[in-house]
Amino acid sequence: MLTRRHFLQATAAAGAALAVPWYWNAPAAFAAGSPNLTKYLDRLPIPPVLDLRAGGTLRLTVAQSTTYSFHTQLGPAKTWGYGGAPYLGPTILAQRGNPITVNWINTLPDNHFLPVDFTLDWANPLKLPANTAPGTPTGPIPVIPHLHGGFTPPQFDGHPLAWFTPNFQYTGSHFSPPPFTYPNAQPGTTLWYHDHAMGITRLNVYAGLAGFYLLRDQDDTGEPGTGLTLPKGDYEIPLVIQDKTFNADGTLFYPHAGVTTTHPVWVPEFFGDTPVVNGKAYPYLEVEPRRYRFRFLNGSDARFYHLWFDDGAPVPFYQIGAEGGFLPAPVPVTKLLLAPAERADVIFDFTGLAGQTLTLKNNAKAPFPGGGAGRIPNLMQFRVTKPLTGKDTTTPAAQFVLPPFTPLKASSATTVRNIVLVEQEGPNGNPLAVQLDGKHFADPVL
Ligand SMILES: [Cu+2]
Repeated sequence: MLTRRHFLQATAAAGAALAVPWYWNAPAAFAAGSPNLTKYLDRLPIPPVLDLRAGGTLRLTVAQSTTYSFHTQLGPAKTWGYGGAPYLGPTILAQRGNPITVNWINTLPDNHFLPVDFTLDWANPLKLPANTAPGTPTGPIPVIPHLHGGFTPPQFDGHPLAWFTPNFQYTGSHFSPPPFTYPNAQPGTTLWYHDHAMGITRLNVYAGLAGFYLLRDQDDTGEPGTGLTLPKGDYEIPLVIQDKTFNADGTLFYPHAGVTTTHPVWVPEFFGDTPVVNGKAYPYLEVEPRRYRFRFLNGSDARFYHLWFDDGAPVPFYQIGAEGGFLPAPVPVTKLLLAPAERADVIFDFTGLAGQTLTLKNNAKAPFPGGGAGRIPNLMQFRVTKPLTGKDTTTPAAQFVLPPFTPLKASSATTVRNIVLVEQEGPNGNPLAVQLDGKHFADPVL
């Protein structure tokens, strides 16, 4: 149900000329209407770390909470989390070469609290018809965790049709029972895990089903005196950025109608009006005047971020890694572009900035790159208020000698395929479908 505070704007960029690409004209679902929040009231939460660097087995439940608040001025919301967290999940710390096994347990109550679009090809355990109205009770909720960026065997990889409801009462066509083993046979990097259930991934991640998975290796050891000397412990901080829209009472809003003229129910892309970092809206972090390592993750459904640390002007920093591990060399940057699900490994130096306050800012348009939906210009604050506890012995980012980068060798391939990825749009520029070589989801690969 739409409350009076909510409205959905079908926006179009003004002044778009004929020569500009189609996406300048694409209407977007911008869900506005969140309560006005005082910025930088809440401390940035840091997810707890589960250290499995030695390998081992983990049990992670997926559960609903009704007590979590996204901001001091917001009431409690229904949210989902992993491993006892009300929202998001613990950071899993793993070591290259040491496999870990996770037993995923679905303990969600019946009925999705966000509006499921029954016209989509979704998990639909009760096989409710496609003309079922959004918001109709769904019955048991399917989940399937996926380790994003992991080199994972197919039966453990979180295929959208490998979903399962509590006690495996209903399961998808590609179901293979947990526990799932993650080999960790790849370079150290920033991975993340999130739900991936068919047709409701956007809702399940929006509800909170996401967490960091940091993979160490011989260069990125996290231990003093070994490998690269990177900031660690309190100075290595994961930051997952998401956009939400809140109802007046603090609960999560997700649109289900009126977004496009293409279809009465479809919401091709969602853009919220309020930034949430590690589960809090407009948080702040107190830091020491020293180097920090930030693991950025864009955990939003559709929004890109073009980020910078601002103290009146963008402050330069270094990017040292991305999805697949370290970059070949540290790259001095002032801004960072992050698409949904993308990660960036960053060193920011607060040395000499004692007493200052910096804001994490964003100027990406939505839909990226030229859309006219609502922007989110300010995300969070860094306050350099903590005294320096001991000398900063980490290597300045500019001096890092990062491990050699091994490019993929085309010469070692036996078959080379050209694959065309196409986003089809409706008459108004709404994205309707994404196809590889014109194939639908269930078509055979070849
Ligand atoms: Cu993913």
